[in-house]
Formats: sequence, C-alpha cells, structure tokens
Amino acid sequence: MNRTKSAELFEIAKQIIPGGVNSPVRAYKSVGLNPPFIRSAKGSKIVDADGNEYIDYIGSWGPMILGHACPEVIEEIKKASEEGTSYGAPTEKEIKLAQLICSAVPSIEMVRMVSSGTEAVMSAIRLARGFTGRNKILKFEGCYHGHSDGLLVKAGSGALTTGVPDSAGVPLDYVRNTLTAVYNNCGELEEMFKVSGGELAAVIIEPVAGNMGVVLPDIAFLEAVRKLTREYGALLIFDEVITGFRLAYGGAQGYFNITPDLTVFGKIIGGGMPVGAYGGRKDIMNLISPNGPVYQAGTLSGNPVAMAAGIKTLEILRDNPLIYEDLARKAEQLEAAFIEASEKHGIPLSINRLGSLLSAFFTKEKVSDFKSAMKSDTEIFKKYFAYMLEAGIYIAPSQYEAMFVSRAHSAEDLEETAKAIDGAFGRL
Ligand code: HOZ
Repeated sequence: MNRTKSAELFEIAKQIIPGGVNSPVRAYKSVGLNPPFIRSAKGSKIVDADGNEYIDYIGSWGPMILGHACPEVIEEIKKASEEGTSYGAPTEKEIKLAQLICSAVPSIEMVRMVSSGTEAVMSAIRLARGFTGRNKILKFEGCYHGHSDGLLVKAGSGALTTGVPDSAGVPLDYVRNTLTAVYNNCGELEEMFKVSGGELAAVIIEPVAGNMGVVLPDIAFLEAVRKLTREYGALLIFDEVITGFRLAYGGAQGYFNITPDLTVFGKIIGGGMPVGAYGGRKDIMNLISPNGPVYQAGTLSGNPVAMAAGIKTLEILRDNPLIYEDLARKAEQLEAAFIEASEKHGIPLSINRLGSLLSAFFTKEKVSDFKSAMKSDTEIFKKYFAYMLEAGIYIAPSQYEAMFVSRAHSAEDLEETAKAIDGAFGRL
C-alpha cells in the first residue's frame, strides 16, 4: 500500500505536534510504523490521506457502534450545528440525553455531562472524596481511567503501550492516595480492604477491562468488589467508557447485574463527539456544585451538537435491541477466525471476547489480569499488525487495546478480515 501522503503529513505534524499526534498510541511507535493519516470514514470503512481504504475495527476506540457517519446521527448533527455550536448555557437537549441515560441505567438517578472520559473520572473521584470525606482510592493494575494525575498509576492503554504506566510529571503526593490491586484477585482485595478499606473513598474499576487488551472479570470478583465497598463504606465507581451502551444498552452493570454507586461514560454517549458523563445515586450527585460543595464545571459540558449526536445514537440503540446480538455474532465470527488460524498455523493464542469486545493475545496462557496480559508476545503482534494493515484491516496499533465491531460491518467485511487473519498467521 502506498502511504506517501500520510508519511509526508506525519513529518510535518512531528514539527508542530509532540510526536506528530494528539494522543500517543496513534503515533504507531510500538508497532514501528508510520500512522495512516485519516481523511474520512463511512460505515465500516476508513480512508487515509493516500486514498487507501481499510475495514475499521477501532471505531474511534469504541463509540462508532453504529458505524461511521451514520446518516441519522449526521442529520441531527447538521440540524444542531445550524442552530449554533456552543452556548455555555442549559438546553433541552441535555435533559433529553440525561433522561435517556437514566432510563437505560437504573443505578443512575442523576447525571452530569462533561467533555471526555478523563474529565468524568476525575470529577467522579472528587465527588466520591467529597461524599465520604476520605482521600484514598483503589484502582486495578492495567485498568485505564484517563490521564488525570491520581489515576496514571499502573495504567493501561496508551500509557502501557508507550511503556510508561506511571507518568512523569505526577508529584508523588498526588498518587500517595492511589492504591492498586490485581484484577480478578479476590483474596488480595479482601486483604487490602482489611488494612485500608476504612480509608477508601472509592474503588474504580473497568467492569470489563479494555485497556490491557480485553480482560473479562470473574463474576465472583465483581461481586466481591461490590460487597467489600459496601461493607467498608467506600463508593464503587464503574468506568463504563468502553462497556457503556456497548456490552449492553444498560452497560456492564446491567449485563452482570451489579449496581455501582457512580458510573462514568465517555465518547459513546456522544455518538463519537467529545462527551463524557458521570452519574449515580441522587444523594451523592446532589453534592455537586451548585447543589453542594464539590466543584466541577465546563463551558463545553452539555455541548448542543454533541448532545444531538448522543441522543440519536442512544435512541437508535434503544429502539433496536437486536443490535447487541448482531454485534456479538460478528465478534464471535472474528473469534472463530482467530482460533482457526492459530490452530492451522500453530500460533500461540489466547482470545478474550465478551459481546462485541475482543482481544487476541499472542500467548497460550489464559489472560485474566495485567501480569498475564504482559505475557503476550508483542513482537508477534507487531508482525501481525503490519500484515493486517497492508491487507486493509485497521486495528489498534497496540496489543493492549480492544477490537470493536459495529452495526456497519458486513458479512463481506468479516470474510475479508478472516482471510487477512489467516494470511497474517501464515506469515508469523
Ligand atoms: N488510548 C485511548 C483508547 N483506549 C485513546 C486512544 C486515542 O484516541 O488515540
């Protein structure tokens, strides 16, 4: 594939944007390639600056569940933008999106819109501290909750890909109150609660981890997290930036039937526009300014264009519940293609899939936490990635991200992808 134009753009970008990108994973450093610069996307396809077309399994890192440039969503964006793009004032659209979220997710009685998942997490943590009067929080190794200071500790996603799960520039004092525990390890968690449970404001967790690759939770582990937080008076925060409205309309909490105290959402509730939100029980949410003493604000919060895109996206998902079965079936097909190719070509592989979330790890061992995710052979991943890109399959340039299918992926897309997987595995 010729990517001359992308290469040229990357060189220019590197002069004026750190690393040439506005988010580190996009620089393709861990796969040793130049990133395609994207010109447009439609349905399941994404097109680069040289005109190369790829079948897209990143989907803007999850939110494009309806496919790119979904006509109904675009129509709403057009209408909304003709009415003005930002007011910094309340609108009826915010109420509508809040109502959609609250009726989809019963644990959410009130919700506050922000502009990104990072901002939502940061605010939810502040709120949990304000509510409990405690400082400490607990997160799990390999889970990523955005890039706010206190959470860049043993963080997954881009931090992991670039080999810096603990960032420079974060004063020790900021992370002194962040404890970390091993995902899926009930025994360790119980011990930690015995020592520090009474000091914890919150436990934050990705109910299905998606930022060390997809790692599925043991139900008993999620139940233990819920039980212990309740017992020790700490709040349970579900980070559903990836799972919300994707795993199921009611998110992972609906899927597993576990009720958190607070929930964080990201880009999917804006149909891919810059949106985040945090919500939960009324007695907690009412502590947020102006009702209470926990301050949080933002001019672009509840942005009318983003609200319009979010409302239409959630309405489509709500009115077409079979989408979730369709997505799961498609992801299952990909899973089968990976398994078949690994058996045929003798490639060590461990697949984690739940619904439409999927990761293929190049290891024979079951991947159930950060340590086992790290066993995946990233050199094999690199080769596999390069082949897939050449074959026109656009996947995350990192072993530690998820593969997302959308409503727009067709049977032909999946067949072509299965062929590419077989071709790639044959050359590893
Ligand atoms: N690493 C983040 C996704 N898990 C964001 C990647 C990006 O937008 O570049």
